[in-house]
Amino acid sequence: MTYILYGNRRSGSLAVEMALAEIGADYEVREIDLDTEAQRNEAYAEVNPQRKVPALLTPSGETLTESAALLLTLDDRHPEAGLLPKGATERAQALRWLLFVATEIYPVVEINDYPERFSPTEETAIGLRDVAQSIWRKRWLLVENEIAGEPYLLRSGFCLTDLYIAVVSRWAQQDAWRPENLPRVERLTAAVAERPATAPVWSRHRPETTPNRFD
Ligand SMILES: N[C@@H](CCC(=O)N[C@@H](CS)C(=O)NCC(=O)O)C(=O)O
Repeated sequence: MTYILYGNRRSGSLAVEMALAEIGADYEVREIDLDTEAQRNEAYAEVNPQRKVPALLTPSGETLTESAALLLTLDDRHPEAGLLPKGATERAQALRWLLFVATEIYPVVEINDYPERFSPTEETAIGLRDVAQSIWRKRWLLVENEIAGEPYLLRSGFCLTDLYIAVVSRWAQQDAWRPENLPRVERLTAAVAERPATAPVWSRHRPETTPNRFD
């Protein structure tokens, strides 16, 4: 039996796909093209009523959503893959920053990418994107200061939060700002991109070479 991952290039599904690759699980990717708003289709709403990616169908037939929950579920079901550290102290930090990125940063990308959803007029939508990008930068600086390992978040080494940081940090059109301001995030991302299990997945998504969708 196989996992089925609904996702799109450079999207949050990349983190989940890399976790599946780390585990060595069998999986199939079903593309939901965000450029053509395929997430709005009725057929996909049956998979995820919120009409967002990623969604994961498990080998036992459950449909799961929410990227952070998917990563934690994969750790739970494949503990041998070591996606989270064993030590309670390190594990707490991995969860802390996973949830920080999931709840404090990931939602800001919706405001950046779809400001019209949050704004009464087109004019205010443009200003809203600028505000979202400024909040984005401030919150990433908090993550940058917490990266304690070399190159990963934790001194104990790689964990699933690194996958999440690598993927989410590529968004919101911050390619010019990131290298100087988030050097640890950049080193962590380069390391994730080169891991034996994740490198083929990363290069298929090519998050660093794709033009930003909403420019
Ligand atoms: N809380 C959700 C957010 C998912 C999300 O916003 N996904 C984006 C792609 S990275 C999406 O599907 N956007 C399309 C849309 O909002 O219409 C999660 O963590 O899985």
